[in-house]
Amino acid sequence: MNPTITAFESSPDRGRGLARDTRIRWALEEVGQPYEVRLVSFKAMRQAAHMALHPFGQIPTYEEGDLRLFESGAIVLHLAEHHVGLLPDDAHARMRAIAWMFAALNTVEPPILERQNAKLLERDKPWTEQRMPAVEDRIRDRLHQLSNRLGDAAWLEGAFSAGDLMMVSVLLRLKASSDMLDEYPNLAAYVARGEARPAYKRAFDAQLAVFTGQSSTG
Ligand code: GTB
Repeated sequence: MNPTITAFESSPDRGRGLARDTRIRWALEEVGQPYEVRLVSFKAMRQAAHMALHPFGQIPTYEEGDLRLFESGAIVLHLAEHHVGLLPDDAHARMRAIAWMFAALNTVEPPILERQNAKLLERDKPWTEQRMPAVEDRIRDRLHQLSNRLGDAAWLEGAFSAGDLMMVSVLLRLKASSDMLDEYPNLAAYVARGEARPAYKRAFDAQLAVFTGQSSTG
């Protein structure tokens, strides 16, 4: 039986691939694992059946046999651990790829989300405009450091890994709402390389199909 993930029945991003089911779809596509999608409404996300799966009433979730998972990082790690293609075999290289997953989620994504929240939730507050340069500088600090580390390499640690999948996913969120990424051409090219992967394209198309009403499964 194929695993089942949850996704927004009606994504606020209107199919732009910014909700976190996209990264799960991408990982599933990279490893060639077919999957089912259960679409959930905002109301259903707060009801007992979904809250039993996700303690914070969010998407994505992942069900596979007796296993129930939430948190996109945990789900991608699970997929990467149990399939070939997203983590290297060498133990140290494997841990470094996992470290990049954590870096994406714990170090790079937070300042990007801070800006997103300021723009979406606090835009009418008198202090938002004054605060924005500092918020954006915190993002630039991370982009600058990441850009230096990536250098001319195609991926963060040798071959494409779950670390790149997560980092590109996080940077795509920034790309959707700002030109900041273009200040770092190697990062812009890195994200473009991720988007050009056939598995990413299939994942993107599958989530877009939910919005356009064409299909709901991957
Ligand atoms: N840390 C968790 C993870 O990585 O899985 C975060 C999960 C999360 O934030 N889920 C969001 C959610 O369910 C959807 S992805 N939100 C509903 C709620 O909390 O009630 C975040 C998201 C939402 C919308 C857009 N957008 O419209 O562009 C982009 C990203």
